[in-house]
Amino acid sequence: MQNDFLSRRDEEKRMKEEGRIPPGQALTQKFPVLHYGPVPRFDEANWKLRVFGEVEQEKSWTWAEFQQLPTIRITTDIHCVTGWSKFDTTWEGPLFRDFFKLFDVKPSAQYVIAHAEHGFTANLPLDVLLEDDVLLAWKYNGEYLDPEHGFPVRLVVPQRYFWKSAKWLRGLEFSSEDKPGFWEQAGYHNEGDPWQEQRYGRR
Ligand SMILES: Nc1nc2c(c(=O)[nH]1)N[C@H]1C(S)=C(S)[C@@H](COP(=O)(O)O)O[C@H]1N2
Ligand SMILES: [Mo]
Repeated sequence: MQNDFLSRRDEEKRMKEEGRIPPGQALTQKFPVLHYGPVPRFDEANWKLRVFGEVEQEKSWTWAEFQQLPTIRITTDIHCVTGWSKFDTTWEGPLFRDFFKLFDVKPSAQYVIAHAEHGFTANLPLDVLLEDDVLLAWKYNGEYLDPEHGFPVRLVVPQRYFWKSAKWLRGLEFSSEDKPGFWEQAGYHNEGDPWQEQRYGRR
């Protein structure tokens, strides 16, 4: 009879062989909580999600309005730069690609800066957000997000290290120039592709 430790090691090895775990990452079954600063309190009366910058017209959604948007559910793997990966996480919310149809961006918009509570930011090329697996998620495993995991809304960008998946999202700024975000300014890689192991340093 195999003990749990050994079967987990076998599982990890199998997954690596399948090419599902990026270089330098180890699997976790837990759901670690990782962020800088305190967990913000959700103040529904004053909450808005704003779209601004290189858009034809600024727009914002209240929580009630935002919850009317059509949603999808995706199951995907996530990878944190500190070395943990988690397989088969299930998220639900509007697909960014659909949300993007609700306003017009100027042709100059090439980057998006996600703005979260307490001034946290993360920058991404618009192209990356337009992939078919990027969500403005409000549910995890069928339940509303826990406050520490980003309630009411967080970005989920599975194809980048998870620091780009800003929790407590409050705004999306469209920009003609790239603007390194919170961790990017602190020395994390600007692109953060786990498959290329872009952890630290700009390029
Ligand atoms: N607003 C905000 N979002 C954030 C962070 C943060 O510090 N502030 N940390 C990021 C990092 S480094 C990771 S790994 C994930 C962790 O998400 P989780 O706590 O739901 O696992 O959130 C990301 N989103
Ligand atoms: Mo992270």
